[in-house]
Amino acid sequence: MVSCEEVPPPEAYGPTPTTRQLEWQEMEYYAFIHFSINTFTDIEWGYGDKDPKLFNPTELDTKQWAKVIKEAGMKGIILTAKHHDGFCLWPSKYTDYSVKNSPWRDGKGDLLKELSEACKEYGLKFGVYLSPWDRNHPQYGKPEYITYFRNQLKELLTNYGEVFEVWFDGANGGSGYYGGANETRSVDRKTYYDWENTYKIVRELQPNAMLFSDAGPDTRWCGTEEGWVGETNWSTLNRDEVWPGFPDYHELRYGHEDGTHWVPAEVDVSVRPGWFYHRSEDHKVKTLPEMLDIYYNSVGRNATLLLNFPVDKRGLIHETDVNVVTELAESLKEDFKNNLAKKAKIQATQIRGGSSLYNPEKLIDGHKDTYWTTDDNVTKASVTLSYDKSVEFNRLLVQEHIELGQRVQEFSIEAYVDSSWKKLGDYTTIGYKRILRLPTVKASQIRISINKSKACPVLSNLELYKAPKVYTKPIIKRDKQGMVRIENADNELDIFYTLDGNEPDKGSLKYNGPFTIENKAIIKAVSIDPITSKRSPVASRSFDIARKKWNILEIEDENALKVMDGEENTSWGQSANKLPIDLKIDLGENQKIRGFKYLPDQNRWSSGIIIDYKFYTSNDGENWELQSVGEFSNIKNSPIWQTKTFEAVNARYIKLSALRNTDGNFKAGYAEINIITE
Ligand code: FUL
Repeated sequence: MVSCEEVPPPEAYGPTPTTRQLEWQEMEYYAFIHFSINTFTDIEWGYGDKDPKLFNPTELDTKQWAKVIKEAGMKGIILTAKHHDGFCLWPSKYTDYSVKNSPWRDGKGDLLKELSEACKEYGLKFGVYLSPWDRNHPQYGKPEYITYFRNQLKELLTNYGEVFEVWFDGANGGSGYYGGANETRSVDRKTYYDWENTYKIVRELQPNAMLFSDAGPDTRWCGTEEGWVGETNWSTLNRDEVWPGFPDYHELRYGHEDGTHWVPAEVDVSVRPGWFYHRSEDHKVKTLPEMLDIYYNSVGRNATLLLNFPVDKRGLIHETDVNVVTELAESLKEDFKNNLAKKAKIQATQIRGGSSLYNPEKLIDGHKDTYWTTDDNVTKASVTLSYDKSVEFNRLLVQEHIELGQRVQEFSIEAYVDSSWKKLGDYTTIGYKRILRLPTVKASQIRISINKSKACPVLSNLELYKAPKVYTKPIIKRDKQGMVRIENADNELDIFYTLDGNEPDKGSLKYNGPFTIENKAIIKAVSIDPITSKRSPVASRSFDIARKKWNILEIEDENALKVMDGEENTSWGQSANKLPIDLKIDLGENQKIRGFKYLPDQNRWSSGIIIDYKFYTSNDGENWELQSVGEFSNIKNSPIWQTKTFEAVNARYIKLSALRNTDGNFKAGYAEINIITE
């Protein structure tokens, strides 16, 4: 071994992060809060014309937000100080369109103050979202508005202590109230804000704050709002080619491999479909398996995760949202409980200058500033973890020492199982952190091979875990043909099911793939670990006769079959120049019908939610008998399955007539239609 001084570290390769970026990257997971007049008007994008008096949370408690967020393992909170509607959550000196003209705290409230103080109390960082687009402001689109925008920015950056991130949204320009002008205004997104000088204000007032926009300059949008970034994710970007509102935003999912600047991705996603609270989404809060996917597809792919809570009308984070983030936190704690890499003997094919300063033990020494690296001319190398006794694992976490740039382009993982090497997968980028979810493997050696790197690889950390399985209820679905599919959150668990209403267990039917049931059935299913016998809660679904013979009458559009495909997330709609709009279905044979079920469109921008209806049956498809008339009460707030029953009747045809929808227009939309037979 040569002494350390004689072997200098590798030189940085390409762009590298600033201290500000490094500190932010290590936060990994933090919260977004969307809250404004929109919360009270039940919309996503306010037009800017609503009375500030509508802003009236009755139980607002920023400490509840901070507590939930802190306990969920998140490190900060970014609040929509002003969304596109221009309403300010702080009493800005420069507008009356703010909390000071609302009934909340008698017009004396300052939400930014309350939240920044709660953050301090709970040891969280505090950040602000200030929408560049302002649909309320009379001068939006003119140079005067820029002065206004900057004045507001200054207020936010001087009055509330340290700010860790300033969020500038790319959505910009369009229709609005604009002080009563009620018109459409567009701006040149590249030049209007003179971003360079706007950014200077932030640098001056909050030198540690990260600047977020589609184009950075410090962190970039990840190009989706669904909770994922590309598997290949470069923290480098040709920053000068990108601007807020940039049309080729798909590129932001991957970054630019040879990008000129360090602009890492941030994954912003809401715990519900919308960014703002809608009671109608209370049943659509993401599930634990979905949240785990989001975590692994963001933090696990070299990005940070900005998870949004749509604070509700009370001014609280809703109980359902609290539950799922708590479950996620517990689940992640279990996943990363016992780092098996620490117990391994670790070897590398090459060590820089043969120096102990860069040996592979640095990967498991728990110090983020030490690293394993190779000679400059080596761009292919591997490290191997060896065990006297085989270990079981299914997660591998690896980190590059990004202070010296992001280098690795291709790598692979192999495991030594039953006396031979088995490849577990080929991968691309690593960056700050890459976490792989692998099948559970029992091996005595694990090899990580860097197969292509821009310069010698510099890895700071390697961890190996055996995460527990995910024991959520299986999902049971049946399609039009009667084909039943049962899905598991963890495909290493077995699924058992019953068709007779009994509780399923290991002795029940084992699910080996889709099967057909055309008759009425109650299916109950459970996931069970084949080794430990640990089980999930039981899922139960009842189905009526399969819709195999069903046909939609008088409609050519093939998509209409989505109303009977058994998939609640697909939908179809029709529109006309007046209501009622009918949907007529031939059941293919006579049935004794005693009711029907309707599920409205479940999409985020759903339309045609029927509220007043008539339901008819017929024996010839021409002469119709009314069986039920009424309303789907509260369907706007709660667009879940609607069930209506009536005296049983023999019929071959059914007709659902939409008399009125929740938007007051002439559309009728459907996710699913079904009947209830005797
Ligand atoms: C988008 C906005 O238009 C949404 O309303 C939301 O604020 C989201 C985070 O960014 O671009």
